[in-house]
Amino acid sequence: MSVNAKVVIVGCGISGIAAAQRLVNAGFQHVQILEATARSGGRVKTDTLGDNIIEIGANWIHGPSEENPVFCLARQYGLLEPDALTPENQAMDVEGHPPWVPNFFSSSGRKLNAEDIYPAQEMFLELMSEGSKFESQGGEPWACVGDFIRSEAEQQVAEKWKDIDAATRCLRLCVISNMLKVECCVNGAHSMDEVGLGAYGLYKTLPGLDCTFPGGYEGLIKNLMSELPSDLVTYNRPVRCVHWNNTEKEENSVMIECDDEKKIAADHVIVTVPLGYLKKHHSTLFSPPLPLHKLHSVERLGFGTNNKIYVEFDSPWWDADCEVIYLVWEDEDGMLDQVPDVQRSWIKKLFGFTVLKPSERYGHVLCGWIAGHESEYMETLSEQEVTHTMTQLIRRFTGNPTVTPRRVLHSQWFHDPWTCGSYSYPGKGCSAQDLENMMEPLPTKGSLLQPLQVLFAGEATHPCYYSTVHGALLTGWREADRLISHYSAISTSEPPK
Ligand code: 6YU
Repeated sequence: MSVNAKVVIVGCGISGIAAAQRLVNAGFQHVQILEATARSGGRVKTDTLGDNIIEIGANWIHGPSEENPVFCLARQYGLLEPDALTPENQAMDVEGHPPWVPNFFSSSGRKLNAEDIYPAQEMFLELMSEGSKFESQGGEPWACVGDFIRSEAEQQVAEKWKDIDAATRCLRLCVISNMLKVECCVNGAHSMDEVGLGAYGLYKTLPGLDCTFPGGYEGLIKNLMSELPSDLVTYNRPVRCVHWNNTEKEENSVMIECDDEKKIAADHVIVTVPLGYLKKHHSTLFSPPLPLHKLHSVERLGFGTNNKIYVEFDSPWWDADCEVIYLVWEDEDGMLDQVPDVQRSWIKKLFGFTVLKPSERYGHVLCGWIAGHESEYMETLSEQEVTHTMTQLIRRFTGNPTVTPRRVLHSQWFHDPWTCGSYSYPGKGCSAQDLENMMEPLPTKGSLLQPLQVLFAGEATHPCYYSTVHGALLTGWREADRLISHYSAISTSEPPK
């Protein structure tokens, strides 16, 4: 098939790249990507800390197994380590909770005994699993995941832990606060009070134990880009407005207006901008504006911030087999995931660290995780301020007043003008219909106007793999396939010449 229709893709993240790859391979002759920044990859972004490769954005392949297209491509390009390729690794089904070896430290500088913590962790994970069932049942008892966890945990604590001494019970409640902060990072939400309980179970996991890219996630982007024509992407070309429903009888139905005043006519545009950007700019990005039902879904879906703070040390203060470090504040027995005074105590939102492995490759590097408004505030501080606060925090939790980071580096996703946060989650009152609305092309069904003028891809448009790289990639393929089917239907219905 050779198709002459002109397709413009807005955004050169994984979804835009995937859409372009599929269209070009299907014979579309006029595909162009307009990218606001000077690089491809969007939220897949690799950097260095000293000599170490680190990920500023996406970290893992979630569920690396046959059904995951990111895993299949990474394997094809030879980007993974042998461990990740084994059938055993692919078969591990951990439902999004990798069985990492933990270390727990408390705010009084004690290393906590993991056995004392497990009952709290176990209860929390069971409740999270319960919480994800309302998607199929309906009639959820609470609007948000946070309220559900708190009310159920209060009941269980009163019943199951009634004979336990007050200090242990209090510590376990503090652990639950810590686990809520972990979930804020996983979901990319300010608080679990903002994550809708009814739609929480929409997210689906794939089998496979999460793995990383030893040479960096951007290797995937580079390999995909190398298969596309080199002039396909125009960088530093932000799109200001997509004019659709062109009533002036011009040849093309869409006109894309760029920040530099350049105007590009097209038959179809695939918009892949992040939901955070869409929330902020939808009123100027589309003319005419988005239909109301689509707009309401843009507003209802959540898009928060999850940032990383990398910290390098000369020597480790954690166990040799430790994979994750949890910092438990002993004054947080309220099962809350928000700090009362963001400016003074933003650092309390950091749940802890994942350990970069193996140490032979990375040395002693930790990745700290912090979500929410506290994380957004952190972005406004200088590198020195963040380093100072981080140093104080680690000295306090280890009880070692001399431990000093060698280097610190953090991400800034909220203030990235083309992302405006990290990734999406189902907000309160959300349902599967919101994700359906997100992916619905314009004009909507039933219209007599030229169909498929504006199509929507990007992680926030996937019905169950939102917030992931594989989800985003699949949406790019989905929208390309929509156009491919459209043109195959036209070519088969045309009478032979
Ligand atoms: C994953 C992971 N991961 C950590 C952090 C982040 C993300 N994700 P893009 O934004 O890439 O592209 C859009 C482009 O558009 C971009 O280049 C812009 O510059 C451009 N643009 C914008 N406006 C424009 C304009 N006007 N004109 C022109 N161009 C414009 N995913 O699989 N594994 O470990 C993580 C993580 C800190 C920030 C992640 C992870 C998310 C992915 O990075 C993300 O989905 C995709 O890269 C998005 O691609 P895209 O093409 O859609 O947009 C149980 C349960 C709960 C549910 N959630 C659990 C899932 C866990 C998710 N975890 C993520 C965790 C981490 C750590």
